[in-house]
Amino acid sequence: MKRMTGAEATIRLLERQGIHIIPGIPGGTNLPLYDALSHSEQIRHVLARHEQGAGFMAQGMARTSGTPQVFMATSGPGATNTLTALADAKLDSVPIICITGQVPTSMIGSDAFQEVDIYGMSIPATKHNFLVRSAEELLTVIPEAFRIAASDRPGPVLIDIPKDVQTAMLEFEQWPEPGKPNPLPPFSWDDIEKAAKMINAAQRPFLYIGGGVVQSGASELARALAEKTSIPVATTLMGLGALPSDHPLCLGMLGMHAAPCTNLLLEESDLLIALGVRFDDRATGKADQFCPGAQILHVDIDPGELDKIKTPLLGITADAKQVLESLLPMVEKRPRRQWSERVSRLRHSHPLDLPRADDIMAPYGIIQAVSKLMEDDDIITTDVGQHQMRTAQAYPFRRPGRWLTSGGLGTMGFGLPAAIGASLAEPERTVVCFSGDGSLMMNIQELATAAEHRTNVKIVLTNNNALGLVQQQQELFYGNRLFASDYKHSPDFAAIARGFGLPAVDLDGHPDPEGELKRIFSEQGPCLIHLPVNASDGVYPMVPPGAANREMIGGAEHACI
Ligand SMILES: Cc1ncc(C[n+]2csc(CCOP(=O)(O)OP(=O)(O)O)c2C)c(N)n1
Repeated sequence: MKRMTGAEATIRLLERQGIHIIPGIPGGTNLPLYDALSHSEQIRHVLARHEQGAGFMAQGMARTSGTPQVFMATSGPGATNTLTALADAKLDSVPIICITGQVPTSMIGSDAFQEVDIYGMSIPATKHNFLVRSAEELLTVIPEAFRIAASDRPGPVLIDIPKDVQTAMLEFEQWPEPGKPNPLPPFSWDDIEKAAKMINAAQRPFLYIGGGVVQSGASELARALAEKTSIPVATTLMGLGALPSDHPLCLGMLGMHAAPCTNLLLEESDLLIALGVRFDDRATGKADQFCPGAQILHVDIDPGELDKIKTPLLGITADAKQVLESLLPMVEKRPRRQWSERVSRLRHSHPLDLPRADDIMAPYGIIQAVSKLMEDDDIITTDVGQHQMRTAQAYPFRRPGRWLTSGGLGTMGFGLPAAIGASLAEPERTVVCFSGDGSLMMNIQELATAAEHRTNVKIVLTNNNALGLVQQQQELFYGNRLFASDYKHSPDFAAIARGFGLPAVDLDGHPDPEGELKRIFSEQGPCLIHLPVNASDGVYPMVPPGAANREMIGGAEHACI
């Protein structure tokens, strides 16, 4: 017979799930859990400076490892602070488990100190959530949370544990089995045959691949399919890295900030093979004008995604890797000469223009300079804004699962804590976080965590003293009326970083910026690299929100070619 408190059982169950690191912040209602955690020999706790930071650290670990990761918060404000990280994980399908303390069961509903209904609040922000009513329930709820977070389309789960449940004694005979993902859903051979026929018959097919391909480990197979059938590939923001960006069939990102040739060629396609994507508006532009002449073959693990935005001729609910494994032998090896020639002609005539890409002091140049100091397996995170879109456009991604960005929710403040999480998960790798001055300020307190744990995170801050992407929209779509999008006061970021205990360099006016960058990347540990950039430098092309992709501004002047 085993006898322990609910808190002790929770920590043992997390150990049995293979958890090694938990970021979080303690408070009154989760102190029993923290006390139990202090006795764990397996789990290291990382004390974040904000619960949102802890959530993004867990995301950094989960996005790099592909396995569910845990973070903790106390009730009330601690719990509400987790919501943005949970909502972010839901939109990007990231398996994280948030464990919150709750006021004792007998006080729930009494407006007790630091009581909020986080169960209710988190329903729309999570894949599933639990309010645990007894210590016994923990034995089923914890493995169940791991199963749900990792199964099918992964996502966040919240477990709210009242304080009396944590302190209650629990007796049981046997540990439950750790929660594992469900078996993958079956799919029909008929559908695979139909899909192969569609691909074999297509003259101008296009592969449109997203985060689902990266998550299912199908990147190699997607590449093999593209190579065998000579089909060009466009990726979503989340799918970057599925194919090396210098692969001859890789046309980079599609949609709002894509290369003009990518959006224009998609318009000409007669078959869109959509793998692990959700037809997000940033990718499709105006949905009813997206790929107007194309039949659609859509494969996704989430049946809710099929026919949500575009009606496919054939929709298959399945894991992308399994489908590709079955499909690959059935598609014909074809050179598709005419289509390939058309693709290379447009690539030539409508390439992506990256102004001053070889100038280290310019926004695109710094990204390319940094990329030369990174290995293929090193990790890149971003915040949200122009710097994020520039990184998506200019960074030469070579491997899947190394690119961590807030795609669906577009959360400023994601980059730094996600980078810390990635570095905690893979301390041997260099992690670079491309950030903007607006975004960095949103979780800047985590610089203290980066310094404390000496994570090998290099923060590349392109500082335009403005909310650059907002300003760009005001310039383009609001008659250049810039309002509430520039800062009247510029903090000294290098001094702030030093104050938090990080070394910092300012490339502005540096006699040898290349040499300095090289030195920073050759040394272990965190560092802030500050580069002032011009607020009026936009990110182009840009499809106006709500417009069709062919209406991109910048680079599409020859759309009739
Ligand atoms: C939490 C949050 N608040 C507001 C926004 C809206 N928003 C999108 S981009 C952006 C500006 C980002 O500025 P900065 O981080 O300095 O990056 P830059 O565009 O200048 O490179 C804002 C305010 C957001 N995405 N996230």
